[in-house]
Amino acid sequence: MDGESIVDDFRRYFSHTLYRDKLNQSAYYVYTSLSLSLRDRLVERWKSTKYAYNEQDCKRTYYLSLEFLMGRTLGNAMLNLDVEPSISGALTKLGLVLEEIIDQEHDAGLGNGGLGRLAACFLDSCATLQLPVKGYGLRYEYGLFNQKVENGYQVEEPDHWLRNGNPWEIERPEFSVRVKFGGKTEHYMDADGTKRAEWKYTKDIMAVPYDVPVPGYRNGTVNTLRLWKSMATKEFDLSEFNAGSYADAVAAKNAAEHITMVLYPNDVSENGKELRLRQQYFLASASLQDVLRHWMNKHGNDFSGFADKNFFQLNDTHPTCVVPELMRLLIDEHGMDWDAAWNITTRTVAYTNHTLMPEALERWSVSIFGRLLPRLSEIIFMINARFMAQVARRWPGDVERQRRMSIIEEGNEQYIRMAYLAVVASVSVNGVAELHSRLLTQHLFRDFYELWPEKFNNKTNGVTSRRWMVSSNPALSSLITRTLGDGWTTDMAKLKELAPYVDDASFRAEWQEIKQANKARMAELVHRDCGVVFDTNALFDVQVKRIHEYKRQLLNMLHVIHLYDRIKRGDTADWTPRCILIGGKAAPGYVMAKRIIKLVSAVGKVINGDPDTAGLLNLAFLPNYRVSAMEVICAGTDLSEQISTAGKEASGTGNMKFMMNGALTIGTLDGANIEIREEAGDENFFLFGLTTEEVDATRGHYDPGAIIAADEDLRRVMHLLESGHFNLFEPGIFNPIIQSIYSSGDPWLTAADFRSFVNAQQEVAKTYRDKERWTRMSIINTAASGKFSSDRTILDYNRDIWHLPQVAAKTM
Ligand code: 26V
Repeated sequence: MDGESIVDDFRRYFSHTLYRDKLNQSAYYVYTSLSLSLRDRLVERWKSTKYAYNEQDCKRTYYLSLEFLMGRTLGNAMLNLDVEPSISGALTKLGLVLEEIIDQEHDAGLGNGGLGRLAACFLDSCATLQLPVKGYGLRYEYGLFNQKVENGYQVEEPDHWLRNGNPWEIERPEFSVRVKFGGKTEHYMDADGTKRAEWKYTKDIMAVPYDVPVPGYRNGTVNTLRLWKSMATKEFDLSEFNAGSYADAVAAKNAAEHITMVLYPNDVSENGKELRLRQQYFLASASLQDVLRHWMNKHGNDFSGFADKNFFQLNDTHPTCVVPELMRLLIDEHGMDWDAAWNITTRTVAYTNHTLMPEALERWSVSIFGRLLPRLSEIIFMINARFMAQVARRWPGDVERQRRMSIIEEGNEQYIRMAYLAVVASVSVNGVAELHSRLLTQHLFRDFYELWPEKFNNKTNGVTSRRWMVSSNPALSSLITRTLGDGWTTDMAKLKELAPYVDDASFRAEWQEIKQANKARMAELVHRDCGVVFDTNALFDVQVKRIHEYKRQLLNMLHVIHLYDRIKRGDTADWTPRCILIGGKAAPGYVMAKRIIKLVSAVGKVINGDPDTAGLLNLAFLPNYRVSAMEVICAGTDLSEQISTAGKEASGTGNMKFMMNGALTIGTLDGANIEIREEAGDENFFLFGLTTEEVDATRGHYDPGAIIAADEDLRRVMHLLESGHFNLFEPGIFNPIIQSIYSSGDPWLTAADFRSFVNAQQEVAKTYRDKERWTRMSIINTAASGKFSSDRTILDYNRDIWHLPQVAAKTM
């Protein structure tokens, strides 16, 4: 494990395994070689972890997710193995700079945003807590698109992240499984006179697993993330190729391999697409077959103890095919009767909901579903028939309630409501922040909550301190470690002990100095990627997240335009210089979100180009926001913008990353903001906006026209927008945005929150001018952020839902 021997291996990989030399010193191969030599060190621990789990025959949880937004791996592996300083030293002797090597790695962008990154943080925490948890996902050939900005508009480019190979994955063809599609069901009587079903005439596709190591923090544990790749079957090759046209056969084979080609962006227009359903079933079936194979190796066809030793956590409804597929495998393939199979299913499945937004609630048309997965469709109808009988027993004669609660939505076309299927089968249903979990029981799942109150619970999200503090903010982390010792990285509650240091002037000075250095690093990124110069003495005001109307990047822009207007009219007494950064991807089909990106770019161009704003105000749009960008941004941010319409953001997790790095939050009472404010104290949080209740009460009599007319600042902002000041050469392009603000049907109530937002921003500006006060508040935010560690979240999942033992890896 010493730096010298790792670097010895690195040289052998570079010159022999990869056949590179001094004439061919491509930096990418330097990265690959170093990664391979680290992977070797992980492999030993990986095996001993597996042996320990097997020997103890412990219960395991499988975290099923269509998304794992892992980001980069090399830096994290070095951190967790505790080898970074020695490797860095040994590389320097070879004239190599570690940071440059780390920068070669392409982000693994196999997720859209919060939901996918949460899965990655959870895996990190499970390994660190030595919990036997395995992730199951898909090995997309293309991750979330790369975002370019051309003339202010988003342009998507494919993210072919595997182009140069991936040193972190290990192909395991020996564990491939077969997944069925299409065909039809035949029912028959078996020799014992039992009715049985057989799913026949299917088109099968192979699922080939690729394993990625998930190291715990300096504890010898390495867990597994298993990602499935789709491949044509062998007989598919033979029959199709012998049938005639060679080229058609190759094309057909290609189609079979399309399933795991690309990650779906979370785009309403992509909802309901058949290929997405293929992905979902492919993940569910391959993962279940893998788990059942492992079980049968030890227990044969005896499933009596299965539910005590296996658990499936569904990351949103995306993997809900697990429910009918587990039933099918147990009944059709393993000869179990319905009740025994249902007993196992309902004891081993739990569902996490991540959104209340109606357009994200998954429904599959029965006709598509039945054609692609006929046997599963039958099973879902049987589950529903039994469930409807249960509802009828509980509420006799209440037909309306049966209609409301049915897993099958009736109408011109029938749809399967995946969230209801997940709730009916799950032993636990949770939301991701207190408010969100409460809203679930009051609205979306109200009827189900009445029927099964004991199923519903909250698990407030968290993020891993290893990636989001230690690795992304080494200077701050080392100050904290010098102050408190190093226990805080695995027990973030300890950060509370920082609180008394707010009164220590030299501690505050160090805290400030570190923030300044981190701001310089962030300013470099902004300069490189946006071409805008950020002055590190200004307030760094940041909103980075997916672009969505409910997240209200538009409200942020109204404030920016208001500041610009104040400068233009000379109202700059006691001015706090600000640099505003907005970043995030819009779903490719989300026209309004793309227009908002154009607005940010256009306003930024005017502001940054106006000599009057010099030293007072800057605005930049950061292209291609991703995990590795956030690693720089979260450490350099002063003010975190969490400004969604109350009741719309399930939790948020960026808000937590900013808080632990000492940013202050300006935010609404939404998602986890509420808990952030509770922990930090009201006086250390900039609150504004309507509450969820007020938002609901406003519907029906919202009059933005009156609000605008009554508010001179907002009137002036609207006038600037309407005059075409920011789009002189593209007249009219912002009209739909302007109309949305004026619309009494605006679901996001942008105008309603303008005044209180501007007032809160004034308070921010005033506070920032008092450097010592701001620094105290910053320290308190970090000190209060312990709750938002994903270690705490995972311990909650384990205590209430999974009940896994902690198992130390065997030392070899
Ligand atoms: C929906 C769709 C629909 C079309 C096909 C692709 C696709 C992919 C994902 C989604 C749902 C996304 C839901 C989501 O990301 N929710 C976020 O979850 C975070 C983690 O719990 C939470 O912090 C955010 O507030 C929540 O918006």
